[in-house]
Order: sequence, then structure tokens, then C-alpha cells
Amino acid sequence: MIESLVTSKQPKRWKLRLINPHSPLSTITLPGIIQKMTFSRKALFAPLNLTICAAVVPPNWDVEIIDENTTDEPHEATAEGVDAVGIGTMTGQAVRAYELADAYRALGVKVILGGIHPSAMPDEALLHADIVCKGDAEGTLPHALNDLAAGCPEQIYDWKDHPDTPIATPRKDLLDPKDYLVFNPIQTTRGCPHGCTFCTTPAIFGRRFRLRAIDDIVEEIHTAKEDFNSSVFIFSDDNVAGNQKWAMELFEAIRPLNIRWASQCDILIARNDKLLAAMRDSGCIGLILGLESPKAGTLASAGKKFISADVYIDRIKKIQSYGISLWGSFIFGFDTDDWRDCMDTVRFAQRADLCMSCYIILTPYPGTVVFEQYKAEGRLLTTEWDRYNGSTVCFRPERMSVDELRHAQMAAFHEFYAMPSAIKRLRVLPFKKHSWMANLAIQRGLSYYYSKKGRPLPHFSDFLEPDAAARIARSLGEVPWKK
Ligand code: B12
Ligand code: SF4
Repeated sequence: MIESLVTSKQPKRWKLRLINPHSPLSTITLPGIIQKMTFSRKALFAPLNLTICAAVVPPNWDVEIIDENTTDEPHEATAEGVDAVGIGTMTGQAVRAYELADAYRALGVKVILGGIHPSAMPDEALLHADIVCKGDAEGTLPHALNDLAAGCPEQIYDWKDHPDTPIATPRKDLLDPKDYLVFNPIQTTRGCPHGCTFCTTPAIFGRRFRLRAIDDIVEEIHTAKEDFNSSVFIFSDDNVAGNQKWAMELFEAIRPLNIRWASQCDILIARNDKLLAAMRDSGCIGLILGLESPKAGTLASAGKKFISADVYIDRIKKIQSYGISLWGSFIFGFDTDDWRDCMDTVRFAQRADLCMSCYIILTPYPGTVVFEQYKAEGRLLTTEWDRYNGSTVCFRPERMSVDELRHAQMAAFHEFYAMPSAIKRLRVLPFKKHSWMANLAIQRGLSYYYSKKGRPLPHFSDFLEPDAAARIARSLGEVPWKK
């Protein structure tokens, strides 16, 4: 009797299930190449968004994470033992996220949608969810869950109502490290001070650059070293040195940890020798630079006004002189681009001795200036969100056909990673083991993909042939081809 009284007075414990929906393969994770590059891991990156969500649930909520990218079968909705489901989604995952959300709601389970896509399209997301959290979970999810438990949830929670909530430390104990190639992505900052018109970050999170407590970053690295024996880290930021003064403090603080790290940042770091030295000394081995295009005028028209492409080579060489390898990220399909500009971009990347580079098809992600522009101009070809992956042409290009743009992208990958290009860029001595391994994996992956599909490898020279259209169609697999 006493026992039942005690139990009945126990406050209810609530249960949240967080789900990372299956991610369609994208430019970075080209089909077939991913398995070769992940060294048999099931997924590339641990879902940092959900480990952070898990870290901020109120104390009366238990939480679990299901990552569909690591399970053999698609996740099946079940209402047993769960009070609410939180689903995080980038645009490319939205179709699957909505399927899962609908399935849970049909079972009577409350659904919370969050992440970049629902933040950009809250009205659309509300067709599939009870609650939409816009922006950072730190400033939204605890409020949503408290209100849900109290029986009075609102439909939309906006991070802008709590903009100063600190960036949380993720709960990695809910995932299996063996599933991921990068198990310890670490976020040091959030947002970006710049305003490129194609970029989701300023569109959704504004241009306010948010800095994480340096002690928390150091602590997270210590724990990862001790618990998982990690010594190489990815800082999962948009722009790790977006605030150079703060970045200097961070690099000083992590230098004694004796780690190696890589991240993304803007090219403005090249103007600051002290910063470059501090980066190198703190273990920076590589940086992804969002270069987008080496063509004069294109950057300004894309809102990338803080730099001019004609100083790119000098700035790149300067950063490389500190022993930091560079990976260039380029975009194909701006209104100023034809296929020759795409080819010039590859030649530029080769001249700049970039160790890796990525050629993404311009994608009008919802919320961006480019999305609104193409929508207004009637140039959006699809809003099937799983096609918003950087390898599908989702809008009508100005100076190329859709097929020409797709072909230019694949020719760029093929020519950049081909052996003569790799030898020229990477050289043999000093031997850059990791860059060579990555280049060879991509090169082999591409050859494997094209031979398995029975298609000829793509070249820019195809554009100059009298039967260019037929060659492009064969290489894209639109018509059968036999050697
Ligand atoms: C590291 C990174 C990668 C890594 C790992 C991605 C991954 N799956 O984890 C790699 C290199 C693999 C990658 C690949 C791609 N990426 Co990427 N990537 C990033 C980057 C730089 C950091 C991601 C991250 O860890 N963020 C940290 C987490 C904590 O932030 P978050 O996801 O926004 O989560 C917070 C909130 O959104 C919210 N939230 C998120 N989920 C949920 C769920 C609930 C329930 C709630 C309440 C809240 C909530 O709370 C979180 C904590 O505050 C972001 C930039 C960015 N600002 O996020 C781009 C970014 C996510 N990538 C982007 C893109 C386009 C891609 C690619 C399509 C590129 C390409 N063309 O190939 C591929 C897609 C790969 C795939 N299929 O998954 C875009 C997404 C645009 C969009 N609208 O979807 C971004 C925003 C870059 C940009 N500036 O445009 N990427
Ligand atoms: S600099 Fe990079 S992260 Fe910043 S707004 Fe431009 S594209 Fe986005």
C-alpha cells in the first residue's frame, strides 16, 4: 500500500525519441564512393544536431536517438514507450522526415520538427508536425517539451526569442562510435558574418556570429581524447575564424592539447599572419574554403562581397605556406557561368594546388535570396526536396542546358581527380599520405561508378565535339553506350 502511494506520487518521466532521417546521397557522398571512403563505417558524420538536442531536454525527459543512416532497415514508427518524437532535417532529408512524422502522428504520437529545413519552411513543416522549432534547439526544445508535458504546447518555437542561450555540449553516449567515420564533430561557432545569396546559414540563422565557451570546447576535446582515443577532429563550423580575435584565443587554448584538426573558414584569414601561425601551431592540417568561383564579377553577384577573386591565388598560396592543406568548394551554375567557366574553375583549382575540391551545382535552398529570385522568375524546376542535394539541377540555368550543367560537374570531378592532375597538385615529395589516399579513393570510386553503370567517363572536351549532345547524353546514362 505504502509502496503504491509512493509510486503514484512519482512525477511522470517523459520519453523523447530523436530521429535522423535517411540522407539521400549527395555530391560529397557520391553513390558508390561513400562505401569506399568510409572504410566500412555506416555513416560519415555523427548527427551533431541530435546529440545537442539530447543534451538540452528538461530533466524529467528521457531521450534516445535513432539514426536511420546506420540501420539496415528503414525505421518503423511505433508508439510504444514514447511520448514525443523529434525529427531533425536538412532540406535533402525533408521528404523522409515528413513520411516519418506522418507515420508517428497517425499513431497519436506528438511530433516536433526542427533543423534547417523546417526553420526555412515552418508552414510546410506544420502540415506534418504538432510543433516546429525554428533555429537552435538550445533556445527552443526545452520550452517546447516543458509546454508539451504541461499540456499547452505552442505550434512554433523560435530561437530568436532566446538568442543568448549558450551552445550546448553534445551527448555522444547515445550513439555507437563504430557506426561513424567522424564520431566527434565539434562545433566551436555558429553562423557566419557574411551574406552570400545562395547560402542557408545567414538566411536561416541571420548574420549574428555565435561563439561557444572556449572552456567547453577544450573540455569536449579532452573527453573525446580520453573516451574515444580521438586525436584528429573536424570543427563542424561554417566559418571557424569568422571572428579572428576570438579564433586566436581558441587556437591558443587548444594548442597544448596536441591534436590535429580541420574545418571550414573564409579566405580572409590569409591577411593575418599571426592567426595563420596560431592555426598551424594548434594542429590545423586542412581547411575547406568556400571559393565558389574564380571568375571576376560572379562572387559579387552572389553576394560574396568581402573578397575579390583576382587575389585568390595569392591568398591561397599564403595559407598553404603555413603547411595547411586546402580543399576548395566551388559552385557551378551561376547566371554568369557557361561550361567554359566551369572548366576554367577546374584549371584554377589545379593551378592553386588544392589538395581536394568539390564542384556543387548551385541549389536554391529554401529561405535563401536565390530561392526567392528563381521562384519569382519561374525558374524553379522542382520542389521535391530530396533532389536538393547539390548534384541535381533544380532550376533553369541561364547560360547552359540542364544536361550541360550536370555534365560539366562530372567532368570537373573526373578531370580534377585524374592521376596527372593529382601528381601535379600533390607531388610525390613531401608525401601527403592523407590527401593521396582521398584523391585515389575518389578517382577509383568515379571509375568504378562509370564502369559499373556502363557509361563513358566525362570530359570537358566532349563539349567541343560535333556530336557533343550525344556524348553528354551517353555519359549521363540517358542513352545506352557500349565501348
Ligand atoms: C559538417 C557539415 C556537413 C558534413 C556532415 C553533415 C551531417 N549530416 O552532419 C558533410 C560534409 C557530410 C556535409 C554534407 C552536406 N552538406 Co553540410 N554542413 C555541415 C555544416 C558545416 C555543419 C553541420 C553541423 O554539424 N551543424 C551543427 C548542428 C548542431 O547544427 P544544425 O544541424 O543546424 O542543428 C541545430 C538546429 O538546426 C536545430 N535542430 C537541428 N535538428 C533539430 C531537430 C529538432 C527536433 C529540434 C528541436 C531542433 C533541431 O538545433 C540544432 C542545435 O542547435 C553545415 C552548416 C551549418 N550551419 O549547420 C552544413 C550544411 C548543413 N550542409 C549543407 C549542405 C547543402 C550539404 C550537402 C547537401 C552538400 C552537397 N552538395 O553535397 C551535403 C549533404 C550530405 C548529407 N546527405 O547528409 C547545407 C544545408 C542546406 C539545407 N538547406 O539543407 C548547410 C547548412 C551548409 C550551408 N551553409 O548551406 N555537411
Ligand atoms: S561565407 Fe560561406 S558560410 Fe558565410 S554566408 Fe558565405 S557561403 Fe555561407
